[in-house]
Amino acid sequence: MDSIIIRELEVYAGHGVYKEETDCGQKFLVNAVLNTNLRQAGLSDDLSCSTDYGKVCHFISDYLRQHTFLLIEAAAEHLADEILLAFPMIMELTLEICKPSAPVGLPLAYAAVQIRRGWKKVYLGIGSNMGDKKEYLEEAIKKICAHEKIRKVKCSELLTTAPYGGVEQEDFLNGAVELETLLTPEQLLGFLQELEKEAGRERLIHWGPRTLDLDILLFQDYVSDDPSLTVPHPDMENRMFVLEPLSQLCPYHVHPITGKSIKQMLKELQQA
Ligand code: A4P
Ligand code: MG
Repeated sequence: MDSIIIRELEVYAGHGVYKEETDCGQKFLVNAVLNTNLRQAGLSDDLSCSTDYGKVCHFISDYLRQHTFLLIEAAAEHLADEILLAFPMIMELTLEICKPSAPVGLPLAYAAVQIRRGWKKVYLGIGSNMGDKKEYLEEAIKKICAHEKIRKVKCSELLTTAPYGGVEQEDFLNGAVELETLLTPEQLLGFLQELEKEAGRERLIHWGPRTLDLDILLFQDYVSDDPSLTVPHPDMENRMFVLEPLSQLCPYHVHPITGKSIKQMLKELQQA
């Protein structure tokens, strides 16, 4: 991807573990690589098609002067999210905060942290088979849209599906949701579990009836086999109620382990 580069932006601010650092302040140098598509701005010669690096520089300077952190790790973490929220065309950034006068008692050019953060594309499976199923799903989608670190939410059609997994229960209403988020996979799972709780979800029977079930199906190309968060969802290729709505949103999205597209997985399941 193309990038806009900011090198050695000087900011006088008060971050540090020692009292003198927060009281007196010191010079910081900021480097940033902002990943964004520059083609349109290049072709049109129009600044509104790009991200104004002058505005980004002032944003960084203002933010670092108006906030105080003990650690440059924390300054970088918070600043990265704020830049990504304020400048929506930036998909990902590498941010480096350097401290040339770090009080280490030895001569050094600087001590620095460097982090890479960005918007991640995520697909969720959503389902309900108790009470007003449509209302539970629509309410959850509304709350997902309202989260400040989630954007570009798209929902598939909601489909009535027969229960899968051998537990005798009511039909489900299922759908899939596409979104972009700055949350980590664990933070997103925590947020989805809060929404399930708010919908009165009780975990009584495994695979049993539920007011609201929100599963992370795919999280960009992230892979995890941790039982508390397994991504991609381990059983997705066997579930018509997952693949059908998902194929409406991203038929050519490729599973990061098997290399199969959603469309191919759906076709194979239909033929099984
Ligand atoms: N967990 C691990 N990975 C994930 C992930 N990728 N997304 C953990 C979400 N959660 C994940 O889930 C149990 C634990 O899974 C969580 O604590 C989380 O840390 P749960 O929602 O408490 O329990 P569950 O839903 O009963 O189990 P499970 O295995 O998540 O069931 P599924 O996969 O959600 O399937 N038939 C139709 N037609 N439509 C359905 O929607 N759903 C199920 C439940 C069964 N049959 C269905 C449907
Ligand atoms: Mg679940």
